[in-house]
Amino acid sequence: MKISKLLVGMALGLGIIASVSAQSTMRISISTAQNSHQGVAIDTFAREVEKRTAGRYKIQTFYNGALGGERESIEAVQLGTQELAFSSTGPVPNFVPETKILDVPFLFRDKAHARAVLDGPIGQDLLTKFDAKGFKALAWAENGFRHMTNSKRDVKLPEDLKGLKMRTMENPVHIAAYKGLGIITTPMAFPEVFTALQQGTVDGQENPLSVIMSAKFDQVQKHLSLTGHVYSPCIFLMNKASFDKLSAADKTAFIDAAKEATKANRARVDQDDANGVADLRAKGMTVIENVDKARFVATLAPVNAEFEKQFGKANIDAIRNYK
Ligand code: EAX
Repeated sequence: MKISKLLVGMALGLGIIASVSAQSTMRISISTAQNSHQGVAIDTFAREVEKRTAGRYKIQTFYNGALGGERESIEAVQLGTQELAFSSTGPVPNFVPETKILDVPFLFRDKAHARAVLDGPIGQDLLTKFDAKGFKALAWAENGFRHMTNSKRDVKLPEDLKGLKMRTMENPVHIAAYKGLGIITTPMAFPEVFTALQQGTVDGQENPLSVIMSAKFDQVQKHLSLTGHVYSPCIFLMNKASFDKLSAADKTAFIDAAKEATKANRARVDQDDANGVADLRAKGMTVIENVDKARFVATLAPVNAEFEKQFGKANIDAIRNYK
């Protein structure tokens, strides 16, 4: 009789231990490969969350758009069918219009300037705009400065872009700007881009070196021009309700894990920017490095005048002149 009571007691004890140490699993996705600046971001985030919550939370990571493109993933996070996403801010203005101002071409001097703005009061205030739309924006991260690639010709001047059919992100500011450069724009989710380039559905696309390299676009694109026409942030997004359920300590753990992951992500972008041109040249791409950016800025003047009306010249200048 005593043995059976002992066994029941042990079973109950194990059950309680199991429930107390029960681990919650959450999912996060990216649209690029694991071996990329974005893969580094979510892998670091997953490790840091598990460590900082003593294993209470496990983050399952998905790559290559396995859970859908960036816009789909952001929608899933907003609905709560997916807890987390790491995305470029390409589709974000469709959810949080206040972020559109970040997409204005030639707004940022360099990565140090962009990182300072995002990590400073302007960027941190923008993060608060996500709450009302069902998101907790954990931290800004980085995609990088975007450059033009195509299969037709070298692009040294804005005129060289005229008539090129280019894939763009689903981003209204980019589309307006690229049309201002004479580009025939085709908005498309990232997971479809490689095939579209391979089949010639579009002539080209634009992305940071980190994305061009990790997506192996050198296999389907011949010409790269270092236009650096737009700085593209990334962002850690979490379903607001899922975030609100966390304890205060775990809320801090998730936010600190995202900040730690951004350090690793930005370091990988720096590494890719340092090695990318040589790497892509070695793979057969022709690279135009000394692009006449002043000519691009001059050509975009009419579109920029519209952006100043839309976003407020003072707001654009506050970012442009931020030290
Ligand atoms: O986030 O859609 C894009 O071009 C993005 O830069 C890409 O998905 C990496």
